[in-house]
Amino acid sequence: MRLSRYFLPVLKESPKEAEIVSHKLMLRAGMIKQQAAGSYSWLPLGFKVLNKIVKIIEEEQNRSGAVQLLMPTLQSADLWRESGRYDAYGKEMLRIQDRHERDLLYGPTNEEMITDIFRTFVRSYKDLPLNLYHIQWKFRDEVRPRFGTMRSREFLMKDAYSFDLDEAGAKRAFHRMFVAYLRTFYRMGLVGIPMRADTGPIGGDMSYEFHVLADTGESAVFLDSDLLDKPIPAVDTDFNGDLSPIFNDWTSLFAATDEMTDEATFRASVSGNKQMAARGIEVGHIFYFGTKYSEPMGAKVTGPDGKDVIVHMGSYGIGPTRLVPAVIEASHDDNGIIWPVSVAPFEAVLINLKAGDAGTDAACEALYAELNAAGLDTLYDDRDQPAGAKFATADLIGIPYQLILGPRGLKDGQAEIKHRKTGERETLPLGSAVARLKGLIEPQRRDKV
Ligand code: P5A
Repeated sequence: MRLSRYFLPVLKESPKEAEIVSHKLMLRAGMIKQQAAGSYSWLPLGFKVLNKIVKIIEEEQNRSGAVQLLMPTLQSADLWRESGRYDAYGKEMLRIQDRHERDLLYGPTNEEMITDIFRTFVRSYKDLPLNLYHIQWKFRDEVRPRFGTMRSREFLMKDAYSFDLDEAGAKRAFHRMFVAYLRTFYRMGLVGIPMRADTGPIGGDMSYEFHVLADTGESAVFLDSDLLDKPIPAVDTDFNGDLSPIFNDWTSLFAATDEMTDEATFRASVSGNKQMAARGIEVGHIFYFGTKYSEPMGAKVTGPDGKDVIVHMGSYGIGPTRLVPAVIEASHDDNGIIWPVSVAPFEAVLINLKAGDAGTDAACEALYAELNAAGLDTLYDDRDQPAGAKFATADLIGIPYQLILGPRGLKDGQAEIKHRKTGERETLPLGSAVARLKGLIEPQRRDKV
């Protein structure tokens, strides 16, 4: 992508309305624009990061056996009256009437709708287990939308729903999703720590939230520090094996939100040198709630003995529009964002230090073609701007590697590579620059665990 033809409205000044660093940087880097309280447009750079995050989520969901579909944002109130949640959900739910004065709502979640799809089509235990997911916008009229897309009113959610014949089957589905989540966050360069959590308006008696630790996190969490460097489980492509040992291994270490524990229990449960009281950003939340929706809504199958069985369900959420700021909270410095390669909007930025100089332009064009041919996702800063402004923009928007070329280097046949994360610089022959970048970038793509 040529920067001269891109749409990147960066801001020089730090926006006053932003309280936390990720919100400031998303505004300054031209990633989002606020449209109303808790409502944001995703500008091209932000949208590119969001899509990379969504793709990782889809890959790990598909690998775990979940099947993607798409449900609408508007739902009929009648469906929610069946489960009893239409009145119970309260003011967070945006209620709408159509021209026929029929009650609708903008979905804050989809347990009812997916249960309706299930009961329409699924008849036999032979069709189980089944896990269906979608990635769709949600609306929650939060009391306090804040921190940009971290807690917004309109936000994107990946929500998956599992259906099983009994509790044991539902637990297997839960374990599969648990492992998929560990892998998903790892692939984004994050440590997503599972914590015992409160089930809130979704219900049920078992849930785990996945948290990214950050000082600005909204939740107080208590954990065993051994959780920070546990190896991420590799699994066969279809997640076929018994995953309960992995689940038991991770959950045997203490980790809970402050709603679920207190300091006294935490002391008593974790040895002093491993105790960590921290703040966390909730990036995912998984629930087992048995027959809470299937029972009132009549979601049942014929069992092996010919009798009807009410199915056991769980639901599994991830917030892609919250993950973007979560990655930034975990990875930035005074100059701007530092994207992990796997979610970076571009993997490399080519900086032409003297746009308009025929020799430099030609050499940069050749490098740009070579970068594209090597399969590196590259932004080419071809603008007629001072070098300092280009360096500042490249640092601010957080591209992992900068490839820098000007007339002086060109005379000696040399280019420079700057590593965004470490600040390290290397000078190398023009002819070997692209191969070197490829060697640096490819191992960091984390397309496998
Ligand atoms: C699980 C999937 C549910 O809604 N039903 C379907 C269950 N869970 S949840 O915890 O309420 O939300 C799941 C994830 O969505 C993200 N999220 C948000 N992101 C941005 N702004 C918000 N206001 C917001 N609310 C929830 C979180 O990542 C949460 O874990």
